[in-house]
This record gives sequence, structure tokens and C-alpha cells, in this order.
Amino acid sequence: MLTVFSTKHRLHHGCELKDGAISPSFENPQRAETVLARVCSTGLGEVIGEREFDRGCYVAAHSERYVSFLESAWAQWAATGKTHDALPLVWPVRDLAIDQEPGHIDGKLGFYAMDAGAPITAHTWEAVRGSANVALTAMDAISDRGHPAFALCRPPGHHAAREYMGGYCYLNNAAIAAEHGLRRGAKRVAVLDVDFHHGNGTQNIFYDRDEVFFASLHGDPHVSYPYFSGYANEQGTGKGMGYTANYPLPAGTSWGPYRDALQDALDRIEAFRPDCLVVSLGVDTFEADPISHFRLTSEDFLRLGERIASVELPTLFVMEGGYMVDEIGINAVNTLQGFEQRGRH
Ligand code: FKS
Ligand code: ZN
Repeated sequence: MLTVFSTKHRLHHGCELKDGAISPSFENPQRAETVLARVCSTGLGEVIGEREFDRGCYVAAHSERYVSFLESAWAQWAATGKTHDALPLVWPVRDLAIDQEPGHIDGKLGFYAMDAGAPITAHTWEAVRGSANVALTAMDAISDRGHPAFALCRPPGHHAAREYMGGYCYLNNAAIAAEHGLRRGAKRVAVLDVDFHHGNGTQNIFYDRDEVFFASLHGDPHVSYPYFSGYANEQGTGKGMGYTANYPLPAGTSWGPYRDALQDALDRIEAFRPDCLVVSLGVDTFEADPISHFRLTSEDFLRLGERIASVELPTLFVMEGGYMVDEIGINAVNTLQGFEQRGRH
């Protein structure tokens, strides 16, 4: 399988608030390097760099003003004399003014963020663009040749909505790739999100659309981040009604019940008859993940890949989460190898 990777991810290493203090984020550069090392040591296939794409490819999934904010946020922050990571501290919830974009950077950060989990540093935008370009390059490979590809994206993307960042995500790589697939001639694209956390951003971007079917398996939002989306009754709106499928699963879920939900999602994807499949591949469903609560083993990821292959679609895997740095490479590449064992698509 072809892997697309960008060295630009190394430019982004942010901080997060945990246990009452600011410390280096769980989402760190070592993650992508570990996955790349495993791709190489297992001989998964060729590794290529990303190509450049124009801004229009990002604006297909995000609003113009949000992309402008991401481009200019660090400069505005630095202009106030600050050198530490930019993080929001105030948000427009419920009856507060959500129609008025503030001028001050502190207001803008809250306006364009769902949480304080997406720090902006001096070179974040370069890394974020690199990550989206990785997904776009990989989608081109699928559209040109119909072969599967692995977009080794970092930072991840699935919490990023049309107009806000959060949960380590800025641009939604999977959604940007899906939009690109549609522009390249696909009539319908399915997105399957197997990260432990609900792909709220991808859901948001495609919620009212019927040419993208979105299915997500994740920790029940009643007890798991991002808490405010991912319930089973979220099924789409307008002509998008019925084109979103959520499978919230309890803490402690292991392969058996996970497989049953996965099979239901795959059956629905087949019924949708898409031209290609984008998989938001998070491996934080692993039993030893430090921030998540499912119990998949490294072996289970082989089976996950096999099942995904059973729908026989041109498939793009997009890297999302996974925080057990020693095993992230094994678990991500096991999924890809499980997929390939089932035959070439
Ligand atoms: C719980 C704290 C939750 C934020 C978790 C973010 C998860 C990010 C992710 C992504 F794929 F985007 F990276 N903190 N104690 O794994 O979904
Ligand atoms: Zn996750």
C-alpha cells in the first residue's frame, strides 16, 4: 500500500491543560515517526511526500473566514507580545453572540474553537497544511489508480468542523480528501471513523449532504470526549437525513461488540454504493491507550482491516488518534496489513 507522509508535522508540538497544569500534548511528533518507522520496517510499500494544493481545497470543507483565521492566528497572537502557545479561554455558548466574529485574537480563538485542545504555535499552520496536503495527495493516488493509500496525517483532523478547531485538530483531513474525491469525479463517498472519539467535525461538515455517508464508532458521549456529539439519534438533517450513522459504545468495549457495530456500519456503507471509502483511522481504541476506554488488542486491528477490505472499495486510510506511542505503529500498520491480506482493491 502506498503511504504519503510529510516531514512538516515536526514543526507542530503543542501543549495542553491536564491535571491542573500546562504540559506537552499527548498528540506529539513521536507518534507519526513511530508509525512511519513501522511502515518501513514491515515493507508495507512505497512512501512518498506530499504535493502542494491550493487553498480552495481546504475551503471546500471549511469556511473562508476560518481558513483565514488559521493562516493569521499566530501573527495576531505574537503581535500582542506573547511567545507561548495560543489557546482560547472563552467560548460563545448558548445565548452568547455567535454571529459576530471578534476582532481581538483572544475572542477569535474562542470563536473558532470547541475546546482548549488545539494550541496554535509559530509553525502550526505549516504543519496543518502539510497534513491536509498528505490526505489530498493520497486521494489523488486513489482517484488516478484505484489503489488503496495511507495518508499518515499529523496533526489529525476529525474534530475540526467547518468553522472550528478542537481536540488536536485544525483542518479536517478526511473531509478535505472526501471533498477532493467528489471533485475528482466520485458521485458518492463514504467516511468510516474508527477513532475512539466521535468524529464530530466530519459529521458537522457533511450533516446536510446526501453524497457523503458518515459512520462513526466511538466511546459513548455521555462519558467520553467530545461529550456533545455522537449520540445514535444524530442521523443528519434536510437531504442529509439518514446519511449519518453513530455507534456510541460503552467504556470497556472489546472486539466482539465492536465487530457487530462495525459490521452494521459496513452494511450501511455497502447499501449506499459509494465510489470510494475514506477511513478515519484512530488506533486509540487499543486496550492500553492512556486517554481512551476500549479494549481492542493489536491482533484485533488485523481483523479490523480485513473487515474494512470486505466492502471492496478503493480505500483511503487517514491517520487520526492513538496515544500509546510504543504500539501506535503496530496497531496502525496491522490495520493496513489486515486490509491487504484480504486482496488488492
Ligand atoms: C479526556 C481528555 C480528552 C482530548 C482528546 C482528543 C482526542 C483526539 C483524537 C484525534 F484523532 F483527533 F487525535 N482530551 N480525559 O484522538 O480524536
Ligand atoms: Zn481519538
